[in-house]
Amino acid sequence: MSSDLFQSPDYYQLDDLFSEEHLMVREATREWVKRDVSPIIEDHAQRAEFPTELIKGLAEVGAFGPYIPAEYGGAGLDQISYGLMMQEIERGDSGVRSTCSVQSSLVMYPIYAYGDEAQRKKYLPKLATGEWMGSFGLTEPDHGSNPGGMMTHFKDMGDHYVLNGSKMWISNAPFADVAVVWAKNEEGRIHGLIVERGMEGFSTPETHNKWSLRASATGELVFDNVRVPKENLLPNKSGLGAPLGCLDSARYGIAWGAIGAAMDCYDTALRYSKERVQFGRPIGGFQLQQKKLAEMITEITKAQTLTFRLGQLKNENRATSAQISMAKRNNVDMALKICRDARQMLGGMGITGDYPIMRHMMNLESVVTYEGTHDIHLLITGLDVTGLNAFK
Ligand code: TGC
Ligand code: FAD
Repeated sequence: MSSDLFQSPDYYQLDDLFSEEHLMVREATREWVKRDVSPIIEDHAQRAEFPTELIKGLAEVGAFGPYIPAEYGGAGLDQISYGLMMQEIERGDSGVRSTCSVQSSLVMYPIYAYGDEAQRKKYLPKLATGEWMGSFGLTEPDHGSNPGGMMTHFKDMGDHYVLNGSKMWISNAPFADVAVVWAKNEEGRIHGLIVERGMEGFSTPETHNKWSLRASATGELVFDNVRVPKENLLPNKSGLGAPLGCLDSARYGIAWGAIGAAMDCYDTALRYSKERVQFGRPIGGFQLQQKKLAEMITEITKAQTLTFRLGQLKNENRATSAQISMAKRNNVDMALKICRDARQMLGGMGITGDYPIMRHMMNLESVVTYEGTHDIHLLITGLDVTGLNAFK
């Protein structure tokens, strides 16, 4: 892999709006990505292997629980710092950012927000250091966009619960030590349970043959009469709103992350367009290539502005779920389109692993589907502005 020459675009001088802490967090994460992620990621993606050697570094930059309070091992940062971290990590690879999103927003967050003090103390510090890795089980084979229909269920046996069912498409599942699993009780109410690797009847088969997120491990969670201690139920929130509340936080991080992937493709295409000569001049001098670059930087700048404002609202606890949906949907779509144009600008070289574009593009085909598909987020916006539900 050639060396990482990434230069971040900032067309509207948005750096002026960030605090010193934001810029420090961004620089530290960016440097770590250049040093530790860029040199190895293409090879891992080609081999379809999650880079476990990155776990320690991710923990050290604070990417596991950036906004979880320091007393539980988190970095205690604000939502904009969290977003900038996700941007920089996804600039490296969406699969690595996925691992952070799951660990922080889908495992640490529910334990912090819905768990009791004993659960927080037991799990959060080890998840923050990466000693334990987590997964989040919501999606089932027959219930993806409609998680409220889930079939996974648990029964109260007096001194413990018995859990049955299965989840699929679960990031980190094949290697995670703990899983936050959403299941219905005998009354049909959804609760979160912490399931630990090694519990009898719990298995995590890996999903192979993905063309997307190849550097992220995906698998199933299978529960065959798993005996779950009662103290592993998250006591402080139940109902579908509990897992959806976690998704708000992860979707917010993805909105920032997608900007990172888009910036990497733009930066790569811009550099290439100045170096690649055809018909006696750099291709960047041709109007058709300039149109692509001009539209890319325009879209990146719009996404940066939208997302910064969302970060401010999130810091003030004023961001709505629908606002987060809009940013996730817009930014991932924007990034995918930029990847496709950037890929074309590199001609044949664009399909090789010598450049990051094709990997980003393939990764984003998952990102546009997980955490709510492109169309589901459109319907969330539609519902928000009309008050009329078009889901069912
Ligand atoms: P609905 O009746 O609208 O709502 C049920 C309850 O949930 C509340 N709620 C939310 N709460 C917090 N945050 C949100 N975003 C919320 N959206 C809804 C709602 O107020 C209600 O509360 P209550 O107290 O009245 O009961 O539910 P619905 O069944 O009609 O579904 C709505 C819909 C379709 C929007 C929702 O189900 C949805 O978002 N579907 C998409 C599913 C999804 O995003 N799955 C993601 C799985 S995890 C994943 O993909 C991880 S990828 C990880 C990685 O690698 O990064
Ligand atoms: P479906 O829900 O079957 O949707 C199929 C199509 O129908 C989509 O285009 C959708 O937009 C459309 N559609 C559905 N309902 C409607 C409607 N009402 N109106 C109009 N169109 C509709 N899940 C987890 O729980 N944890 C994870 O860690 C996780 N990681 C993932 C990692 C990867 C790589 C992938 C690909 C997925 C992951 N997921 C995870 C699952 C992901 O959240 C689901 O794939 C996603 O929510 C969509 O569900 P589905 O695949 O079942 O598609």
